[in-house]
Amino acid sequence: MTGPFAYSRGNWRISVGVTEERYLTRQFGRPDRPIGLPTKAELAKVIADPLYDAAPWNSTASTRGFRNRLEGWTVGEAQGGSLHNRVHQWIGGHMTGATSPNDPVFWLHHAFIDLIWLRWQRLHPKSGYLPTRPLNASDPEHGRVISFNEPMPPWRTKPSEVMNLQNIYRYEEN
Ligand SMILES: [Cu+2]
Repeated sequence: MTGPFAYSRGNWRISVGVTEERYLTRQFGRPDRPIGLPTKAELAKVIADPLYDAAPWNSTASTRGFRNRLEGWTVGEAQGGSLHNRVHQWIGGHMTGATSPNDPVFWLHHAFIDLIWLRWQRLHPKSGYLPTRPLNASDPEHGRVISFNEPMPPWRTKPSEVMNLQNIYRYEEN
């Protein structure tokens, strides 16, 4: 209702959404079921995990590894979800669903998630992306979990081709 993205200012009309609303919605802190943003200490703990991911490679089933601690659905539920999910929940409104890229803060959030990935890579140079090999055809995650050298649908890019973010863009850290 206020601020630079307020509908009344006419600068931020939502044209792709799942409802008829044409205005950006947010609900900071989720007042009906209050949650907090991730803390520095929680972030440090997640980055310290040297394991990238673990079988069964499923964000709703695997309970170990950096990927799940950062973005999965099995850890940190008591606090409102994994670090990545909790930021979406804390902002609320559009940020909680598939239309979250409508909110400018989505792009700040995900640029920071990429920075966390870079920091994790630097901290654990001997660790790497997992799984390294394609899953067996009989694996329930076959076709859904992409291994190191498989293209990521609907694109042709493979995880192995984007390991070094510094080839694409760089962060200025001080
Ligand atoms: Cu996200």
